[in-house]
Amino acid sequence: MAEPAPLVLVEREPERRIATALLNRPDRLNALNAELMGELADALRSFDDDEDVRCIVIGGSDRAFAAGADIGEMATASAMDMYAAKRIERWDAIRAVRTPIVAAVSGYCLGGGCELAMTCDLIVASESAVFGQPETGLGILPGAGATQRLTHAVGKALAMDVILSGRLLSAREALDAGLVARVVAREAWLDEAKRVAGQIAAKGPVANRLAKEAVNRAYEAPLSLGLDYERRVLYLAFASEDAKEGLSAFVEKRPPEFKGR
Ligand code: DAK
Repeated sequence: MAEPAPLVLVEREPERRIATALLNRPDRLNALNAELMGELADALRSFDDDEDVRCIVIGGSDRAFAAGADIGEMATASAMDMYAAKRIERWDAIRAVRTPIVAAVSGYCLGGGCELAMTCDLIVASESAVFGQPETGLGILPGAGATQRLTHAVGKALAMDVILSGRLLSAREALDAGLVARVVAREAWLDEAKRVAGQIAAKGPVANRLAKEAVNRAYEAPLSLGLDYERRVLYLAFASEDAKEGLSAFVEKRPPEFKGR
């Protein structure tokens, strides 16, 4: 019997030092069921452990990044099923990835799909992308970060509108509101996201990981603690071989060769 198709398609590009995970459940608009989330978490862990992967891209298809968590699966789940450690672990595994992650978003990016995109470090969106948190229409509410991350990204007024009324945001609106980093031509979403990932991957990998940590700290700490944290991770970056290489390479007028140490 033929093997079932993987729910996440994985690709590594050693020349650009990037790796891509594409959600692959097209008949369900990439709805995030337990199996897909498990495969995604495994793929991300393996990329994160690979020294040669310096930036990760997560994408979907032209039609949908992901239309949310799997509603059929949730319809039969008890509160305790939803609370199950494994379900939460898969989301936490994504949050724990230290390598920078670019979300490549085309089409529907709704509910848990939008939360997945927001868990990534930056979003590159096709002109066709549509963002929303329709959970309250199902009698539930966001459970993987939207009440916090969307509010930080776009402010209270718009976050309340999106979460309470089900308002959908176009790619341009999401860009203007600060949810999205770049909007690109409809057909170029994946190529452009990979190009941005390649640019990130060319920088000092230790510095990038520490910078990701420090920017994320801005969500959690008051300014004074955040500034202090930033200074401390900068000292740590200074202790890396990469910093010596990057600084010397500039002085010696040659491209740096980062080793990730
Ligand atoms: N789940 C399951 N199936 C889905 C789906 C979803 N979220 N979204 C779409 N599909 C399925 C449709 O049922 C349809 O299946 P068939 O009828 O062909 O069998 C197929 O995908 C194609 O969809 P449509 O025929 O509906 O396509 P349209 O172009 O007409 O409409 C649409 C596209 C995106 C507007 C529509 O499909 C839609 O409204 N989808 C549901 C969007 C939604 O409400 N999403 C939020 C789900 S709630 C948690 C973490 C996260 C969450 C919860 C807990 N924990 C850590 C505990 C997250 C919750 C959510 O995301």
